Amino acid sequence: MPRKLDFENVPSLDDVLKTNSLFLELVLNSRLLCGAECSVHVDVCRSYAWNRLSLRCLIYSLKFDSAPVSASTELGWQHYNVKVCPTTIPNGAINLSGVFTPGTTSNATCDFGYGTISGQITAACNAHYQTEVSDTCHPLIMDAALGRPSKESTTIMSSNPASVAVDGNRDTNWMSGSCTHTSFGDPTPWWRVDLQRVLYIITVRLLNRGSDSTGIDSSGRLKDATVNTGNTTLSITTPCGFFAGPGTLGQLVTINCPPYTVGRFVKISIVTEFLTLCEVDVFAIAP
Ligand SMILES: [Ca+2]
Repeated sequence: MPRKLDFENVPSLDDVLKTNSLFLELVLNSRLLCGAECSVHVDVCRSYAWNRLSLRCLIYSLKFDSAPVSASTELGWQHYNVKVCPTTIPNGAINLSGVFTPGTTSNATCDFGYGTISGQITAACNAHYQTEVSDTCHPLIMDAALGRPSKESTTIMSSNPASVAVDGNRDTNWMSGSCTHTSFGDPTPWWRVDLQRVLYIITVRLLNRGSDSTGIDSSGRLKDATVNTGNTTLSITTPCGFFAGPGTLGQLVTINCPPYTVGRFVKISIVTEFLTLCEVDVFAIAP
């Protein structure tokens, strides 16, 4: 059975839109029958017009623009849009191709630069034509790690300390001095950053070492990397994610933490060889 649609009267419409979106034309004895025909074509119909003099019923695939248009004064026409819930949410959009009518639910996506703590948003159209959302699109702090205090288990060269992984320089050439590198004989290399406040950690990105002017490809060293978070240096044990690798030259590895991951510190650990990181980005949401 087709879903029953509700309609709202609109005073006029754009004749260009009428021409471009006409889906079906019929002759029907009443305006209600014309609306019922729109409901039959629920996946297409977004508006209809019915003429009380000629009894013409026109079904359109776009909704009417209610801006006054002088050409719409033709005698006898009545114009109706399918009544829907708002299809935008604050700082986000609903992923729905069909019509957003009461009882309909849809996933939604936050705009670039925004994110959710729960990891997803469901939007529902209620009986009052209001859009209800299960979560909020919060502003993402996209530079949560930039310039923050950092530390690593060992450092191979004092010219490339832990801090160059959060220096904002995304050069992946080791010789540029923008990549960290743990030292020889380190059995459990790690690197960590102190965000200096407890945040919801949404995403951690690792920028891997790229083509070096030394001619050496060391990109495969980034493998079996564990990303954890925690509130103190002694308890960085909350799992965010894992990158099996091996990494490729200059690869930007994106690790999305589970919903509700909280922490002040972010730590990256591997179990073999050297840990080399050219930049670490932390996307976070303030509590
Ligand atoms: Ca860097």
